[in-house]
Order: sequence, then structure tokens, then C-alpha cells
Amino acid sequence: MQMRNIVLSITALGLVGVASTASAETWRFGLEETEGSVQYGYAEEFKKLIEEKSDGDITVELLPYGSWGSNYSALYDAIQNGAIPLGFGSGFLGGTVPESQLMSLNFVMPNDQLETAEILNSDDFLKSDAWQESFRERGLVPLATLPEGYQVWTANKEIRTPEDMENLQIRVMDNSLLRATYEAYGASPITIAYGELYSALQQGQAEGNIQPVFAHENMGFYEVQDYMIFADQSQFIANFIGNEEWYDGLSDEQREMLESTLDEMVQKGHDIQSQFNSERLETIKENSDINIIHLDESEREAFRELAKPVRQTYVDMVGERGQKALDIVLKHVEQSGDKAE
Ligand code: 6CS
Repeated sequence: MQMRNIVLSITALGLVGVASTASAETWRFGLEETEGSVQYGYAEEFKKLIEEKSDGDITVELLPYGSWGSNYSALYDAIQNGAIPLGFGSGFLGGTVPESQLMSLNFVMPNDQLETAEILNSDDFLKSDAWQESFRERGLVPLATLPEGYQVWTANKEIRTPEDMENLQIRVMDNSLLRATYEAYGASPITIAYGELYSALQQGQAEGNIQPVFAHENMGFYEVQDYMIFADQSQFIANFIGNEEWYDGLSDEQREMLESTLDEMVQKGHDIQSQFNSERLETIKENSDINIIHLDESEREAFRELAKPVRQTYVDMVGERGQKALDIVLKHVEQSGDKAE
């Protein structure tokens, strides 16, 4: 009798095991950045929350830059075809979702970075038809938006005015709006892959760079540049995207869990980027004698004026949906009273 009970218990345990294996699934999450980056820090926290909330039924597999390849369009293709259902898309995503270049506009978002995160993750913006359709038309869903810190210029010379930027071969991510912006500043922007940028800067193929502080440190770019210039002209903003079919196929319970996690990640993402950027600035200061410059208001004003017409360039490039998305952002920025313009 005793033996029979033991066998029954083992069988029951076995069944439980089988049932939980059958419902277990893996969410693959492709990152544009390496370990030690803001995207990686965000993804680690996201993974922790999803795995806890799903009681281990879901495993989130992190695929940092390099593990899926190094050509961003390969990552975006994999998200579009569902091989990697989750991922980040930032500046290079402009070729796949032109409207996403909204995130590259200069002097548009509020100065307050948490406020920026809140606006770009509000239902009013993120769930708007304009933003949703822009991604869904390409088989994607915009899940969240992650500001990763201010974009900081580096060069081997001091830059305080547009004249200082004249003809500077500054490296920009592959997107027409960034090229238009830096051409408006008088520079000669060039595009180089992220993984090739260190040697391009070292060899002088690129004369300047634009990255959030953590990336200047994480990728070692600061080692081969003499000046670091804070103009607070824009923030580096990544889109957290999902495969459309994958997202629409989630159960109600899974979608609720995902949405509540994304809500929690707005503040956590902000905390991660603030901490990473301030700590890495200290590391850069300790390890180098790079010259750090902060532009004052009147110096920023000259760049702000040149950036203004690029808003219209964005609308001309991407059309009505872009105009609507931009209008939503501008309305919130206006209401926040913290205008960057
Ligand atoms: O500049 C780039 O290409 C890359 N920089 C960062 C901080 N993240 C991904 C992006 O593609």
C-alpha cells in the first residue's frame, strides 16, 4: 500500500513536471548593445521581472550585440520574421520604420529625462494610431521607449559653435534625419557600423562621435578622442519592439504581465541610465585627461536655431503619421513646461 502511494506521488510529480515543461517558453530578446550597456541593464531587470511573475514558465534569453551578429538590419529582420520576437531598435531602425526617426530630432524632448520617458511611454503617445500603425505596417509592435541618456559629442577639437563643426566628419547612426540634422549644423556626417567605430576614430576616418556617456566608456571611444562636449541637444532614445504576430498571439494573462512589467520599467529604466551614465563619466575622468565642455545657453541657442527646420524635414520624409506623432510629443512637452526648444 505504502509502495503504491509512493508510485502515485511520483507519477503525479512527473505529470506536474510534464505539464510545466509543456507550458514553458523562451522569449528571445535581441539587444543593439553589449553587456555593461543601458540596454543590457534594462533587459536584465526585465528578464528578472518576467521570470518571477510567470513563476518560471517564461525564460527571457538575452542576446547582446555580437551574439546575433553585428549588422543591425539582421536583428530587425529577425524581429520582423519572429526568430527573435523581442528587441531594441534605435537610430539604425530608421531604414525599417522611418517614423521612428522622431527619436533622433534635436531640441524637441524635455530637458528632464524622466519626463521624457513618461511622455514617450504614455498611452497617449505609445498607443496612438500614428505610432502603432508605423510599426505594425512593418510587422512590429512598439512596446516601450527607453531614453538612455543625453547624446554627447566627442572630437579631437573643441566644439562650441556651428563654425567649429564646419565640415567635421562626425559619425552618425544610419538615418537620414541625423544626417540632415548634422548637415544643418554644418558638419559632414558619415555613417560607420557601431562595431567598427573605435578603429575608425583611432585612424581618423571619423573625426567626431555622438553617444550617451555610458557608450563612450563601454566601447572605449573616449580613449581615442580629446574633447567631450555636452550640448544637451538630444537624448539617445531606443524603441523596445516586438514581433506583431508574437505579440498578438500572447494570452491575455501574458499580455497583462508584459504590460505591467513595461510600466514598472519606465522608472527602473530611468534609474539604470542615470546611474550608468553618471558612474561611467567618473570612470572616463579617472582614466583619461579628456577635456570636458558644457555649452552654455547662448552657445546651445545657435544649434537650436539650426535644428528647428529639421522638424519639417522629418514630416516631409515620413508623412502625416510622423506629423501626428510629433504633435503628440510637442503637446506633452508644452504641458510639462520644461521645453527643450
Ligand atoms: O551608435 C550606435 O550605433 C549605437 N549606440 C548606442 C549607444 N546604442 C546602439 C546604437 O546603434
